[in-house]
Amino acid sequence: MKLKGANVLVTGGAGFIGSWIAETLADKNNVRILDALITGKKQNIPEGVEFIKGDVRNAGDVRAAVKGVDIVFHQAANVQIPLSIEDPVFDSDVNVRGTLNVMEACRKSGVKRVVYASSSALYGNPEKIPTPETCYPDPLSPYGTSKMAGEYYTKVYSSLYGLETVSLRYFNVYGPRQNPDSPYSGVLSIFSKNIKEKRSLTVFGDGRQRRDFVNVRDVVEANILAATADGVSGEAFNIGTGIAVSINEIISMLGKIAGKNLDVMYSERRQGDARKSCADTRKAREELGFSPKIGLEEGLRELLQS
Ligand code: UD2
Repeated sequence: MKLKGANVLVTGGAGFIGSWIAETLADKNNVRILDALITGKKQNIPEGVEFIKGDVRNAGDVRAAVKGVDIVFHQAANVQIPLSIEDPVFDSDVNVRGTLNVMEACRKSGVKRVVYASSSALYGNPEKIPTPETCYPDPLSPYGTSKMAGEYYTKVYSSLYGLETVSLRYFNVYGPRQNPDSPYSGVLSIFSKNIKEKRSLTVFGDGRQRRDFVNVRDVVEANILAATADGVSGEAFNIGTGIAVSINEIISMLGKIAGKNLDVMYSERRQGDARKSCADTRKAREELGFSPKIGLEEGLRELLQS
């Protein structure tokens, strides 16, 4: 399958990762976005892209959006783990039922392939680190559970109905346009905003928890590979770098780049927070040809300048 002249739908295309996918593909493909604009923003929608305001929780909205589409990048989701703990029903409505609505609409309208935004959160605190895809899923939050359910639905749609599906288990994605405005937003979006506004940083826990931070441009590349690779339907791939960095280490890197000591406060550890998360990247490298290109220091520098 080629990604040129294709009719593409990006659900959640006004959000962080979705808007990067839409922008990158808009050059050579016909791109449509479906977004409810709950956390997504109108200004993220790239020029020349068709926009449908609609919600994945509404089957009718999804059916209208998939008409005539060849490939779907399903990025619409609740991504906030603490919010999923506060409101697991909302999280499930968007992430499970929303995904099911997308899969049903795709099955019935002749979509060729769906690339699904899964998450490393389904591993919880895994036995093996770096974690291979074969590790037993054991989520710590409703979010990890809903992402796992969504992923398993995509797998079953591949085996039962022959709809091609590929799941990408994102590790901690960061980069420009990640929305910093909620206390539950991605840590790097919050830290870079606070540094620019000369405010202190808050660390939840001792700061020794580790994350595998992967740049959004590399995640776009992974999506394109997942949309075009042969022989991968029904499979799930870790999308990370294979390097885990602690929150304390991130703060010293940011301090170095900003050229000053940062004001840091420590607060209580978050519920449902994994201790260490790091991708085993072999399967994605071998089967998709994925290899992340943007180093963390380069990515952090860009974040502070954006
Ligand atoms: C991120 C994604 C989640 C999922 C997961 C996969 C977001 C918002 N969350 O969850 O959707 O894909 O990765 O692994 O994109 N922290 C602080 N101070 C802050 C904010 C966070 O110390 O101001 C800590 C937090 O407690 C955690 C770490 O930083 O230990 C990362 O937090 P996060 O919310 O960026 O991401 P995570 O791993 O919970």
